[in-house]
Amino acid sequence: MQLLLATHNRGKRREWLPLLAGLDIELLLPDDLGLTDEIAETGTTYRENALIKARALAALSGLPALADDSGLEVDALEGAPGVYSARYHLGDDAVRYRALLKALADVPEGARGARFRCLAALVLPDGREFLTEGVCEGVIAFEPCGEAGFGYDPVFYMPERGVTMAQLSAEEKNRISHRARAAQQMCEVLVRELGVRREEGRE
Ligand code: ITT
Repeated sequence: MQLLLATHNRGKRREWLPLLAGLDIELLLPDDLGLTDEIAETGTTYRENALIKARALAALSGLPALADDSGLEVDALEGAPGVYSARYHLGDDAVRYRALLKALADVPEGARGARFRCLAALVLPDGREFLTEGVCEGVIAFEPCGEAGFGYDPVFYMPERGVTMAQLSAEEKNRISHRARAAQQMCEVLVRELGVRREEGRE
């Protein structure tokens, strides 16, 4: 079976490819099909935006399409930037996480709780739709640390591990992240609902 991974975000792609690697599917990227246009994310929830992206790419390609809408929810900002995380500030990832650190400059250690959330949407050409969700809890650090990952990873500190998300290897992040949790459930959906086989020797 072919499956289109409906994202233009390179960080997400790098993570999704190994997360789906245990399944007997041929993964395609929008670029492989010449589908380079960004889809306007006009929803106000992760769920809506994940479905908007997956529906659009399923319609354009005629293939099952899997999209991910995700973001960082900061308690001291009443859940912002949340669904608007990619658009929190104009510029690159570093500009955005520095803007976040600035906004939280006066927020004390005990009040810096945050979580990453990922909504994954699978849309099939016959119209069936499946959604899964994953969450990963942490706190916002005072300084960025680490080079791995993408987005807000350098400022997302996990107290029980004593490191930021950007200090984890790709394999470690893919064991505990919000995306990994949504992906595990999505693999179950693909096996159960679509009869996709797990490849031998893999989970
Ligand atoms: P696509 O819509 O093409 O998938 P996007 O970057 O626009 O790419 P989203 O609208 O879902 O995707 O925005 C997600 C943003 O949330 C992303 O740009 C990061 O800033 C942040 N984010 C999501 N997952 C993250 C992660 O694992 N680590 C760090 N930041 C993350």
